[in-house]
Amino acid sequence: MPEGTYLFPDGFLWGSATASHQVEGNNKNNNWYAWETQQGKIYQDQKAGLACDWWGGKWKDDFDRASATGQNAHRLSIEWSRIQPEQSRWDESALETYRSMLRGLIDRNMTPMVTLHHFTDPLWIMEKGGWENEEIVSLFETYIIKVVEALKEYVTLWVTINEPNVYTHGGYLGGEFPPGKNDLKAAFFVMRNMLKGHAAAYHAIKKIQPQARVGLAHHYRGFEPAKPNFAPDKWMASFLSRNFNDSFAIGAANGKFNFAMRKEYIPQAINTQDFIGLNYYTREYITFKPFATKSMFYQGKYDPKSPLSETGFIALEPKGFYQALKWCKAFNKPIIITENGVEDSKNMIRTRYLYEHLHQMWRAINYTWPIKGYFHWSLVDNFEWERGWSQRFGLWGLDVETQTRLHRPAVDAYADLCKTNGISSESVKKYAPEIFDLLFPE
Ligand code: IFM
Repeated sequence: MPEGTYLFPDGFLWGSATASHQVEGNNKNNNWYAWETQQGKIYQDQKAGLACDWWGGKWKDDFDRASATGQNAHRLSIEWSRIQPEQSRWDESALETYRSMLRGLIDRNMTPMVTLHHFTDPLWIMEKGGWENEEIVSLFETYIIKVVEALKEYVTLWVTINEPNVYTHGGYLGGEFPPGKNDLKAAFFVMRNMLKGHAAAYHAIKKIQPQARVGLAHHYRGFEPAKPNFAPDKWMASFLSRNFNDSFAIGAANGKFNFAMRKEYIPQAINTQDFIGLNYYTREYITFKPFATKSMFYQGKYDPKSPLSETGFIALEPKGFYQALKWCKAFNKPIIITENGVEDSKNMIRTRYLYEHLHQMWRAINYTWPIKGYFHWSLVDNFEWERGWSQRFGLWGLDVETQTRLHRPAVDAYADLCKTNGISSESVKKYAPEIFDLLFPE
């Protein structure tokens, strides 16, 4: 049996990622809280509730666990509705709580990465039309300035907005996110205002902190033609990829925003990413369906040969991760994996998913692609939006009732990866023997 270690570069960031509404608990002043109180919006009408009780202080034990298992970084997000509960009121004590959390990371020798917008908006913002209303751009900028001034002592790595494409598709096309609309025109304006908001945030942060590294967390989903040589499938897959994957990222590169068959030139967005943040989970295969008006003329399916996650939400497609990294590389910027993971309460697939994806990342690094860090989604099970608590992405499990953390097998595999700064044959043999030959062939 071959023995060896696929090593990662020195100084590589190994962490996990979380988001305010999903872990803090008791967020009662944002659009998701309001959404959760409506019947039929969330799986079994579940609620974020206390979530992982970070606002009550449980972040300390979770950070202890992360640090003890070799993680040297953590990505968390700031809840706008806590910092600015009303347009005319700032909550300094909320900022102080975030300062404690960030100090907590620094004290544990962990690099903080801070996301400034992760799906949730204050209720007062939604009353003004949310991201449909261009006024949000300057309101967002004001919030950014307030937060960055308060946290700059601890943070230089910033994500302005998490997954603007998912936010827009969920809220304005699919309807599963608040405000539950299905309106192509509104979707265009939401994305376009998010791009303007991102650009304003980028420039504001760089003004306050010139050494900051600022980017976005892009959700990249692989779209492959179901029949690789059939032109309509190829065209549809590439159309979906251009709209879902490319539009925002290209807008933030050259200012040319092109989404939902509309275009706008946004010059202030040119070159507003110091790194490309990538959230990758899976890829799907697309069939063109000329008569499927309701599903936008296509059907997407997972490869029947790819193992599925517990609820079938994610297919194991590590080569799609490699493709996603290739997509990132084209922007000629450092790359940080801001999210990657799988829902799996029964530990059927997570360890394998982890190794296979990190092996693809290692391959890419060996082609000298500038990948600087990896944040696993997630540190601990947390509230999964419209899917409620039905999906468990944590390295650690969570008993929501008792707040007890559950040590999952992937914790040890990830700890070994972080501490070795590599994928060793020993660890694969120990934690995922079923894929040993795949990763270490003779
Ligand atoms: O939980 C989410 C996260 O908030 C954004 N990216 C995908 C994750 C898994 O669904």
